[in-house]
Amino acid sequence: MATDPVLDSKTAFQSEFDEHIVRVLRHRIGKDEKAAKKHDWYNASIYALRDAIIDRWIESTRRTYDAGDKRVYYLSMEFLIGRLLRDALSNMGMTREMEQALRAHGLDLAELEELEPDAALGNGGLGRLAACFMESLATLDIPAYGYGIRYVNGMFRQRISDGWQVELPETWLAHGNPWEFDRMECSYRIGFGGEVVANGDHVTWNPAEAVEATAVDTPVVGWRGKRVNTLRLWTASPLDPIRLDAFNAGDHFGALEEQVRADSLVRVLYPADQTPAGQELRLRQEYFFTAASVQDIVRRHMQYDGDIRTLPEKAAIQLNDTHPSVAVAELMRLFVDEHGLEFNEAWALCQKTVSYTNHTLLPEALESWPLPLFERLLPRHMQIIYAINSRVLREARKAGCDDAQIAAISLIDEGGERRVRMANLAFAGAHSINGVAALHTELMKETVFADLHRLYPDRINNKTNGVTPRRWLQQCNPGLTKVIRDAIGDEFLDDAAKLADLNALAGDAALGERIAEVKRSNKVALSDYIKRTMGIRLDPDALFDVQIKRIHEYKRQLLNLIETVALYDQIRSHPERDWIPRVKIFGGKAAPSYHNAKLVIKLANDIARRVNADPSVGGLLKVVFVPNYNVSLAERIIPAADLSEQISTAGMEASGTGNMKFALNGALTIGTLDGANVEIRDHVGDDNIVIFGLTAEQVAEKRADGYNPREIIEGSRELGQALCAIASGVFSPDDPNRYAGLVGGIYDHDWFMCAADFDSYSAAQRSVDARWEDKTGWRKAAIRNIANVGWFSSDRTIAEYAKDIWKVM
Ligand code: GL9
Repeated sequence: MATDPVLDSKTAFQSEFDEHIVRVLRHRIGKDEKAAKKHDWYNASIYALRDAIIDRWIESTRRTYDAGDKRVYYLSMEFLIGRLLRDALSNMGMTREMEQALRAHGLDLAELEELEPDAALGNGGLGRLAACFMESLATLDIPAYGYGIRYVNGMFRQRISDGWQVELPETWLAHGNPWEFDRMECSYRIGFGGEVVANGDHVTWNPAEAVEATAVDTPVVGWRGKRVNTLRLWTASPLDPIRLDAFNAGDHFGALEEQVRADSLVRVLYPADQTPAGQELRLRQEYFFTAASVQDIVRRHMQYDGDIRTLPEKAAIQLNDTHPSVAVAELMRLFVDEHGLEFNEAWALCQKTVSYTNHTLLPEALESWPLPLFERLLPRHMQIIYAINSRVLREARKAGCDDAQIAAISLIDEGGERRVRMANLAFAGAHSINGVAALHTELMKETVFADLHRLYPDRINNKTNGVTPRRWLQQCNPGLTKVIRDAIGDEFLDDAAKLADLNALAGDAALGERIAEVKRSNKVALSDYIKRTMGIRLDPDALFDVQIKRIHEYKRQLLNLIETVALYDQIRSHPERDWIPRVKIFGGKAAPSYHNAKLVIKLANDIARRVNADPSVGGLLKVVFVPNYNVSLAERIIPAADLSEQISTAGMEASGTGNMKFALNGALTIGTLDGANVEIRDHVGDDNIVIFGLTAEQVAEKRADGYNPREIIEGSRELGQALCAIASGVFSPDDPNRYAGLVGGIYDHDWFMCAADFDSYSAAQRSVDARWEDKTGWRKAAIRNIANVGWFSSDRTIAEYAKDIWKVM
């Protein structure tokens, strides 16, 4: 059900809009009302809505040009935008209008919405953050472009086959994409390889090969349709689509080689979660989209301003992680080689224009490229990086750095095979380097960037992540939105901080009751979906305990599963106790080459099969692994959650953003003091969140002092029994050894400290049970969560970037 929480004002034009859709159906789709299929109506609806959006889009663009405003450029390898129809309708205030127009033809908007494929151009949090940021930029009326790649197959589709993850290609473009605008005229030639020729002071790069990058634009509508910005994604085509001589000579495939080479650049999003793919194609993708974006930015600036030296006054380039780091070298190349600036002046301009966000401290995720590969693909950029490096190292020497510090600061990793360090390049070339939560930013200063931070102490700053409350409250949870509006009025729709007005009503039993009713109906809807798609029947009155996110060892789905097994044991040994009925919901994709993550998926499914079929637990425990977790599924699951699992090993989750979405929808968090959980606790208060486990500091200490998991396991009967059950094949009778290695890892090193945190986690879970029995207390805590996480709106985050980094507010 998609009723817009905001009263639409334009119902007077309803019949006009209805006529518009029919006209579109006839003239753009080529069908009349009789012949039109659901899909035709779906397309016609989007085209008709698009027409309204286009007017705002053109108007926004004109306004920026006329005022000569500075623009923000958000460069990101990933934009996990999901579906757009509901979002665009809601932000345009046209939901009701659309509903009524469609109803006149016997059509249901909610049903048409389900036809839209998810634009899954991202892996997880980093890509979804980029999508929330785009929406907030438009909402705050900041002129901005998102720049990325138009992947033909985005994130893979996950099928669960006999409990195992199987990856299938996602064909989201199979039926076309009505949101896109091809900009054939906007294209750039992107070169690779070749040689660099110096002629006196002038340097020319003659690439050996090239592809054409062409823009495909998608409008991004802000809340209340004030501004429409552009998401510009690049697609690749060959300069020479077919070699006719070869074709005519009979080499039909060889003649099309260039086409295939270009296609392969934009084919897949690397599903490597936080590990560099380590492949040439990935570096090619990074340079391809970064160079096209930087060239587009400079072209726009020169066209309207004419002076390259004023670029930093008109453009702020934000690098979303290191994937577009090569922008630093590309911008320098344009300044020096194309615009004839002297190196020092170019460097100052570059630093003023560029800023960089770091999203993870995991060492395996810090991108670096083998120097020979980099040099072969981008010979001119390699020279520029050497020049930057000698400048940075000179500054380091002057500041008194010793050899070890110099080695850490260098853009080139000299230990072993020489590699180009993309994070150091981004750090050097930017005036601002930000982390994504307070704890993460502090750890950046102490760990990966310690030496660079000592050298440039005023660059690192924090910008705690946020999520857009339009998608993650209003659109995904219209029921809750309605209850909040009835309770505190509409101000929170424009300023999420106003949710705090709910604090005064936290003890209001009637409000607690209404929120609980909405939660229950969301749980019924999710249960229906799970029954329909998986055949599992759930009790909507049970506690819905949810962990949905990428599968990664540091996120510790395994800790949750071990606790699930322990609970299963307990229920069977003590059937006489008053157990709280629980539904454990899991969802998430594993990187295809990540063995242990895939094994965790299989374990969740093995446990689910056994537990769900065991009559002795009498429905007190159900386990569900929902396949193909994506943005649309998150929109279904989060509003139905009672408990949000945010249980990463402290110090390892940079921020998390799912944690914010759950709290905003009235779920309580069970979590470690990691990432943004720390700040969520500060906002909702200690009593309204369940914190357990080691702190980041304690984790670091334990690792340094020699941690002995075996000893801990021997001291915890519950943990020992659960591990033993898993390792001995209780859940995998068909292959009793399946989990021996996984469990062995916990005994031997337990890098992620599942054993160390188990008892504390298990106790926290039982305290959740006790809280759940106190219905009034639980409801109060849920209200406190909703009321106090308005700060985690991406509007607040973007306003901070705008003021502190981009200087556009
Ligand atoms: C991530 C962090 O791991 C998250 O903690 C953080 O919330 C997001 C957004 O800042 O960035 N960094 C990262 O590489 N990913 C993140 O989610 N991974 C994916 O997006 C898959």
